[in-house]
Amino acid sequence: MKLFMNEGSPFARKARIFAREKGLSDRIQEVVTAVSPVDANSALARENPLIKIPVLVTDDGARLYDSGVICEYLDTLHERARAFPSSGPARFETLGQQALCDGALDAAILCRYELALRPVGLRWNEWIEGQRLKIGGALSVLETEAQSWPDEFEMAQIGAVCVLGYLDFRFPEWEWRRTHPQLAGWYRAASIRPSVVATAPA
Ligand SMILES: N[C@@H](CCC(=O)N[C@@H](CS)C(=O)NCC(=O)O)C(=O)O
Repeated sequence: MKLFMNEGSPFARKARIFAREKGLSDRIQEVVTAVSPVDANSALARENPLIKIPVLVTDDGARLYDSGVICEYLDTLHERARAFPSSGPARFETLGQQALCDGALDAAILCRYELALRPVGLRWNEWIEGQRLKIGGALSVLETEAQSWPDEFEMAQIGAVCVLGYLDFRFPEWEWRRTHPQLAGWYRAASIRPSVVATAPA
């Protein structure tokens, strides 16, 4: 299988951590791929009409996106504990945890584009503040949930690592640890996991 990714992408990181946690990384070739919403990568457009990463090309030649679909597909390929329960309340709890972290990442990426790509004179502070409010809301939920997280590393924990790692990578000045001590303690311990170390943003 091929995974179109780059080392700065938190959504690609989600799939990359997942593959490592489930023992699948040997079966996946990572293809470093540049993306920009203002400079479309035409090769990537042939893999994903949304021109975003991650995209997984399966051994059967199917193109899978987005990161949630990729993780759920990978979950069908291993013999370890399933990350996505097939039905019932546990399934919707997992999907909800994933959606929370995806939403925080969408907001963080919009902030990044606003600050890094938009010409200075056109930047809209209220927009950035609006996105930061969403990220703060998600972090508050994670701060509470992290207190009772088990040692297992499933979608909630993978998502949280991707969010916190991206905030450290792109917005260290936001200092999320100051206001989220439980999460900070959990993240310190999680940061030494091999899957987390191997996929650190660059
Ligand atoms: N919902 C998608 C989001 C993917 C996404 O936003 N990827 C970013 C990189 S982290 C991207 O490719 N951006 C390029 C663009 O917006 O044109 C997922 O879960 O995979």
